[in-house]
Amino acid sequence: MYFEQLSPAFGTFVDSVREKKVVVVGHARPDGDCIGCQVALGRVLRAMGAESVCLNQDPVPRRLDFLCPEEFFVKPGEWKPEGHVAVAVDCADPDRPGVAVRDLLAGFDANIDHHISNTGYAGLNLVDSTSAATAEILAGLFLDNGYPIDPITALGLYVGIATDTGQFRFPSTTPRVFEISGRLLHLGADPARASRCLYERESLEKMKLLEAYLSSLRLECGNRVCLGVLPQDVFRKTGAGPDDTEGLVDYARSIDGVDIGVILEDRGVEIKGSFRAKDPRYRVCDLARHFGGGGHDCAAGFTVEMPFDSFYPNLLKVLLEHFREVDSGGDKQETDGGK
Ligand SMILES: [Mn+2]
Repeated sequence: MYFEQLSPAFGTFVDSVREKKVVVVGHARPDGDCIGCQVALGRVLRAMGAESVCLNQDPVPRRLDFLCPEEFFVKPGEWKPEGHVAVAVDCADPDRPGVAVRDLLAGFDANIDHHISNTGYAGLNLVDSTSAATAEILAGLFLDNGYPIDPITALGLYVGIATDTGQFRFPSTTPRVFEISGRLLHLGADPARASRCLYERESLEKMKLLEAYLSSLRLECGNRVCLGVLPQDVFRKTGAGPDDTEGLVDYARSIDGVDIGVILEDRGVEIKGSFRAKDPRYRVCDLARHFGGGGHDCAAGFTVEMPFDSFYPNLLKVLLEHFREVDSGGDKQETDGGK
């Protein structure tokens, strides 16, 4: 058994919804773990006799559309919640699905998640923060209960695990991650196809955006911070979309000697920023919180209403203070390594 504590309760829950309608809810701006889990749970529930749909406030990103070969996803405006059992996946709290979904549902019957900050908001809370991905939990629950995992379900779970572990690179990558992933490969998940679909279908516009970001990179704070700025007109000039900024900041972090990578989007009235640290001791969530945002130790973000010219010197000051505190071993709590 992978999840001795959770699997029997999951089995009882699935038995109780076999003849029912179930809605599988994911979070706003869904990622690979979220969509992979929704597809996988939706398919397994159908195989077990339930009538399932997946509900998201935002559309499935193009990068992940290969996981959804059939019409499975419904939009808040086109769907009636009456008579549905609601299950949330990869959502730390009931607001994560977004306002449009939250307003539609009275609450959640079950919640399957790996965030340490999960608030236990559902009737049944299947939460394990030692898991690298919600897909790792879900795969374990299916395997423990002997449920049928077809190749698409296996691929969805594999993609959830692969993306949330940064392709098996993050500290959350445990022996269990590889064991469960190995089982998924036996069941038909194809890692080469997954990586082709995920990472080798970029648009030229995204590459132009990357070019703009890379050409803006500069080193700050004694070369420990690498920072790049996307100016206001960059989307018009490159033809890229707002989702195309994903992953850009990793290039700033990847430079030798850099501890924290930063991306700043100058939106005129506001600035959207993201921090990425190489080591959890840099606790970039504290930095983001300083500007009204939040996140994890190695990945965090914020949006602040301020003109760029007054924000930038302020950011550098905060970064320098933060380094002083971290270097002196000034320890605050906070250890949410998950994503
Ligand atoms: Mn996740």
